[in-house]
This record gives sequence, structure tokens and C-alpha cells, in this order.
Amino acid sequence: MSTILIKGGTVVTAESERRADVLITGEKIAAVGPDLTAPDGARILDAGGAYVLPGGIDPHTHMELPFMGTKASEDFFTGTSAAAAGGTTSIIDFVIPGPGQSLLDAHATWMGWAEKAACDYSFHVAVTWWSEQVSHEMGVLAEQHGINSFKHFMAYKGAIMCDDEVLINSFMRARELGAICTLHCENGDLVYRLQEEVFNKGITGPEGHPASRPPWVEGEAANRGIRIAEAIGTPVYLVHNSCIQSLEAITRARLEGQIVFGEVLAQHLVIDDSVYRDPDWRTAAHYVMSPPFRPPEHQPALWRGLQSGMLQTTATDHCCFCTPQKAMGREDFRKIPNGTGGVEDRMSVMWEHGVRTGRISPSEFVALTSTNAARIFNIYPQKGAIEPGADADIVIWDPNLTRTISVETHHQNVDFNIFEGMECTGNAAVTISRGMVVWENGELKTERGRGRAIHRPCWAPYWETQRKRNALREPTPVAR
Ligand code: URQ
Ligand code: ZN
Ligand code: ZN
Repeated sequence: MSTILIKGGTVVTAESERRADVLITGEKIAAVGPDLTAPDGARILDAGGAYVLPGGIDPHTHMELPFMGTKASEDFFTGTSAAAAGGTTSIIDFVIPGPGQSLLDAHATWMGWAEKAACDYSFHVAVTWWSEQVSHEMGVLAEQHGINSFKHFMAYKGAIMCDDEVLINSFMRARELGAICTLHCENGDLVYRLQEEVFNKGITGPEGHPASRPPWVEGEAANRGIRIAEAIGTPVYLVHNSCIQSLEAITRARLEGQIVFGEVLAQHLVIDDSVYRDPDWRTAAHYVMSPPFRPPEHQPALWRGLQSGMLQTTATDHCCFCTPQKAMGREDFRKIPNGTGGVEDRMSVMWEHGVRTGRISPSEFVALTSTNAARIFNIYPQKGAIEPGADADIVIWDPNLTRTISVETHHQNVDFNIFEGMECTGNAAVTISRGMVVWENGELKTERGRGRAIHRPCWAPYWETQRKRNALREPTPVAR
């Protein structure tokens, strides 16, 4: 069994920073403490002057997703390898059955695709239709396959969109199972009509995309999803919050004691809607994703959401389509496959624009890139922790290591990079996945198929507070 001793680093957890060594035996962390001695035969990694962090967890990716008539260009091996190059050692991806398709069949299909993964993975399973069969299969997934989160798209009318009836049925079933509901919050009916209106005005280019899904379309769905969850008493997690309006909906609910979690994508924190005004159609189309990039004033609000604890996680929604795929919408922005990448860059971007600017501390960085997602999706301390018994998913983070993000050097399987040219100081020097060095000296050492599915039990302690808090809350006063 291999042994690694990480010497001389500063261990950073969501709670503290301290000088400590980390001893890894096999796939697990064996000891954490000052001046540990290396057993015979141990490999020594010098972390002097560097931080030692829990491996990043990206709770929102879409490797090889079939979507909008094509398929995302990143697969589970190349995507988890690129993730490792950036310090991320676990992903939570999505099983997205088509309407009428068995959730169990879809889960088996995605599990087959994920067998090639280089690092660990899990799935949110989407509920895109409703029947007794769906209800039954949610139970099988929760009880036998370690699925504790079910996804709901409130957008994408005519494809995978849930109406309120499906939301209500699914939320009630999730409550029975002790599962959490995750939500893509855009009013899909509104988007559909606004797209038609914009297109019929002759706006056919990528600039039509943000014009047809303004922030209040996201804010309406965020509030509606939260209120349905409140009425039913189900914990809820809103993915890719991009604007002030959804943040306000989350903040209000959390201040009322409801258990609502919010995610923000690294790209929404640093890229604004000016990208859609690029004269080169291809460049503008590269940034077509939903929710779209917003006017710059939304970014400081999202950072405040992270600083205040109203938003708890960062992700990437890594869903890559190459330029020829984006060109499917050359004459009609509604046909541009929605999605952008970033699984390799999230942690560098968060360090550069978060820690180095002073917006967040190193401990908050760990919470936002790893530990909070582990706690919310009930895989802590197996993941997201540096303590004996935890999986040895660790990053030696060199705060002085610089890199310029570029398609020329990235490991993602896509022909552009939305952060092109961004200079980042602070990067992963060494990434370890369950005790194996998968990235060091700028070189990937991942092994196809070494990744494992992470079992995520229901009834997370985090969510149990939901019911206690609801019970404690004052009954809504009867209108006088
Ligand atoms: O909506 C999502 O999260 C998937 C389909 C990726 N695409 C996107 O534009 N966000
Ligand atoms: Zn989405
Ligand atoms: Zn997504």
C-alpha cells in the first residue's frame, strides 16, 4: 500500500489554517499534525510555502451530455482529468432522462459513460416528467444507488422543463425519501415567448440569447421554486444563480428559516454580458449558456452573496460545445447549444478574484470550492475534509504559481476557453485523488477508469434542520 507524507505545508480547512503535515496511507488520510515522520518507503511531497487543501468538489457538470441536437464535447475521462489539473477531485454530474424515459435506465446509461472517469463522481438525477413509475424509481435510486438529490429544470420548454405539477409531485416524493431538490430557475414559458418575440424582431444573433432571458425571468422562477419547497417542506438547492433577483429570493427565504442553498458559477462572478456584443459571431456564441452572462452590476451582489453565506457553493456547469456545434445556431440564436466550460479553471479563478483580492479568505475558499458542497450533498467528511479517515483527495496549492488561462494550454476538450488570457497567481501544484498523484509539475497522471461513484445517503443532517426549523417557525398569521 502506497504511503505519501506531505511535509511543511499549511493545511487549510473551512474552519482553520494551520502548519501541519499530512500522512496518506493507501486511499485515505492517516494522520494530520505537525512534524510527522515518514514511514519507510513513504514518498515525501514538499509543501513548504504552499497550502494543503481538500480536493475541489464541482457540484455541477455535464460531461458528454446529449443536448439540443448534439452532445457535449467533454467526456468523463477528459473532463475529470482537466478537473484534476485545476485541483478539483470530485464532480457531481447530471442524469437527464427524456420525458417518458425511465430514470433507472437513464441512470444506468450515465453510469456506463462515467466508468471512464479518472476521478470520483456522483449524479443528481433529473425529474423531467411524472408518473407512479417516476415516483417508484426515485425511491430505488435513493435507497439502492446513493442518489440524494433530484434535479428540476424550470426552463427548456418542450424539452426537459417541469411545470408546477411535476415540481410539486417530485418535491413531495423527495420529502418522503429525505432527498434534496435542485433547481434550474428560469421561467421556461416566459423564455419561450420572449425568444419568439426577439427573433421575430429580426434579432437572430447571440445577442438575442440574453435579451430573451432577462434576470427577472430567473428571479421569478427562483422565488416560485423556493415557495413550492417551503409549502411542501423540502430542502432545495438553486443551481447557477446569476443575478440579484435570484439572490434576493434565496436571502429572504433563508432569513425566514427555510433551508435553501445557492450555487454560483465561477464564470458568472467575473464575466459580464458585454461578451454578447463581440463583433465576431463565434466569440459571442461561445458564451451562450443559461442563465446568460449578466450586466456587470450583478457581480458584486453575487460576491456579497458568497461573503455573507447566502450562497454556499461555486461550480462550473461544465457543458462544452465546440465552435462548429455552436454554429448550429448561426441563423437562429435559439439553436445555439447552451453551455460553457470551466471545470479546470474554477479554483484558479476563485483564488485570483476571491482570495487575492481579499474578497474571501483561504478558509472561505475551501468552503466554497469543496466543503460546503460535501456537507450539502452529504458526503462530508469522506470528501471535503482533511482529517484522518477521509478520502485522500488533496491539493497542494502554490500561491505563487502563475498561469495564463488559454485554450492553447488547457486540458479541456473544447476549442475555446471562456477565461482566455486571464492571468492567475495561485494554482494547483499537485493534485491527489484517493491517494494517487494525478497532477504534478504541470503534467497529468490520471488513469482512465480509476474514478469511483460516490454514494450519497439521504436524510443528511444538514436537511434535518429543515423540518425542525419549520416546526419551530411561527404559523403564518391569519390575515386580519
Ligand atoms: O442548463 C444547464 O445547466 C445545462 C443544460 C447546461 N447548459 C447551460 O446553458 N447551463
Ligand atoms: Zn441549468
Ligand atoms: Zn447545468
